[in-house]
Amino acid sequence: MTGHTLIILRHGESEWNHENKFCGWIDIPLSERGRYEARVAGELIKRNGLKPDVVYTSKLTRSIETGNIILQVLGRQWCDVVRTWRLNERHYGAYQGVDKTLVYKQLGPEKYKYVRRDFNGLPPPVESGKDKSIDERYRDIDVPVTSLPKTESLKMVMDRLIPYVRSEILYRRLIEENKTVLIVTHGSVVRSLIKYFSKVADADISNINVPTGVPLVYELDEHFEPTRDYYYLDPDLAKRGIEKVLNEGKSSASSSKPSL
Ligand code: DG2
Repeated sequence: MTGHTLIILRHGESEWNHENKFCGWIDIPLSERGRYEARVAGELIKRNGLKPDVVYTSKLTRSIETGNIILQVLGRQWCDVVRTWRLNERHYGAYQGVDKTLVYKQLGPEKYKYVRRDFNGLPPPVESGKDKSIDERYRDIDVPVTSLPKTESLKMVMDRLIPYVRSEILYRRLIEENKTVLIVTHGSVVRSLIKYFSKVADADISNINVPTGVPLVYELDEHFEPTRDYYYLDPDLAKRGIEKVLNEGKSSASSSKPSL
């Protein structure tokens, strides 16, 4: 493999993914299935001979747990780990904690898809002072806590994410330090990274869904251009996971365990 390697994944299934509720910035742990998915993700990374040198996670437990399990499977718990709010999931505003099926019924299929997947789709904001998802973990970050979002579109996620990814991960880790980087993050952040690296048009990003716990790989040149399009380490598993995410809200089904 030539150039720089970036491994990206959405955390394993969380308890609220399992219960069909919007999570956003609410700190919900992995479900049992999610821990299993994280182990499978670690095995896939190992089996493909990939060796991350440094790991980035969000400030949320589901991404932190997934990263820890992967490092354990890889026998690389000594790796440097950075946790940043900039890799947090899209803030889902007043929908955080609400059942997706209820929102689907309330909005109807088109508006539901717009709010959930359009580049500019924006959930109603959480009321000022009532955001239970903001706590002491954000005390010493690089922006005032009062400026943290109360809701976000995908565009807003990209505005707070991409400058950080360029300077901290691409220039510093990939170019200056020549490291292999693993990013363990969330559905909307993975969609943002795919939009950025693969130059997906605003109108097309709504068709991209991201499965839980399946690593994808970008091989980049020195200008951060992909030398080929991204690929999932297990395309069949990814396909099944994408299908499941696509249907969330329309039904509350949970499928069987992934197999290696
Ligand atoms: C999900 C994404 O994010 O939900 O916030 O509920 O990756 O942290 O599980 P994640 C959430 P959808 O946008 O797919 O509905």
